[in-house]
Amino acid sequence: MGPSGIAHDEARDDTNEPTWVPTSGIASGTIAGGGDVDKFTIRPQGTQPIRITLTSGAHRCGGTNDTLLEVRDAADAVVASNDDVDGTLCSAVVFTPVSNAVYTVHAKAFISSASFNYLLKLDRAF
Ligand SMILES: [Ca+2]
Ligand SMILES: [Ca+2]
Repeated sequence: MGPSGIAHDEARDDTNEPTWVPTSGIASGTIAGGGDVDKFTIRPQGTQPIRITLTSGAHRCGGTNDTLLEVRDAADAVVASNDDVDGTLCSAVVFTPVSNAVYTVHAKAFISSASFNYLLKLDRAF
């Protein structure tokens, strides 16, 4: 429950307290429909490009398991975004961070009413 008083199905839905994830790793969660957006905060070390992928279902997405991915900077400006990648409905971006900057990764559904489980994966992209 955030200060806004809006109930969240999981901690990372709270925009005031996004979930911290390591620069490399996998996180999972649920897009619960109703415009649910799950936010993950990352603070990359160095300026190596980072690849972020968002998958669902059998990791190729499909049907209403249609992911959308955004990376936003500290000013909430979108620095990278993707809907569909590699002929799937899944999403992936590669972006080059500014050293020690904080970014928020937004995981959401292309169809706002859709509900599905997902995997969010972060890797170095070199
Ligand atoms: Ca959620
Ligand atoms: Ca998509």
